[in-house]
Amino acid sequence: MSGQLVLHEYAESGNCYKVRLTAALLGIPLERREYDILKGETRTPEFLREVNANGRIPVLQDGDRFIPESNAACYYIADASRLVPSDRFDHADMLRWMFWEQYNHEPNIATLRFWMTLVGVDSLSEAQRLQLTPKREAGNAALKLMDDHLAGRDWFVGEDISLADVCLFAYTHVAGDADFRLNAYPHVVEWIERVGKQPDFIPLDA
Ligand SMILES: N[C@@H](CCC(=O)N[C@@H](CS)C(=O)NCC(=O)O)C(=O)O
Repeated sequence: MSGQLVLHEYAESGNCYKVRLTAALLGIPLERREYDILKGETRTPEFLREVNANGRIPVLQDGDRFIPESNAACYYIADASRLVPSDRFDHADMLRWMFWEQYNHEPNIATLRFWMTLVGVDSLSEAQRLQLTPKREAGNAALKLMDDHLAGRDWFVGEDISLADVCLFAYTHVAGDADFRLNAYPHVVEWIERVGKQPDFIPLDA
């Protein structure tokens, strides 16, 4: 990393929080730049041209280079740190959980949280309404898979916390915002407490 890192973000977003949490756990300072996604501030011609042509945050900036995609940004910060296993299999397994988070977890749990807490159920389109039940079922399936995996183990990969835990923690610990009943997943609840006890942990609203 070449210098001061800048996080282009919307603070309420779990995707942005996971980048802040990664940096905090490793004692790496981040400068924060806030955009109101509800007002389309990541869709302006300037943002699309200069920060992310995909029109989304988080984006991590290092000098004059920009890294969109939350899990890629976490990886950039944490590469070669204690949050990235050196064992080749564990390293790939960590990436497996990070890809799984983006495909099976975030599109269901994070999207429902966004719709229910920030957009408001009454303001959803018909197409979004039709997605409420399938996303809830898929979100619960993701939580069940996590709960089964965590039975008898403390962390997703190996014997210690890794980026897999950080990236999955971001939206799991606030799944209750979208009316997911976390108490139905006791191993997940214990794991959430474990992550929260990490030295230098920061909460989402810090
Ligand atoms: N896969 C991306 C998802 C990014 C994303 O969906 N960001 C949302 C907020 S969490 C956003 O920028 N929404 C504003 C928009 O789409 O205009 C990541 O992990 O960074």
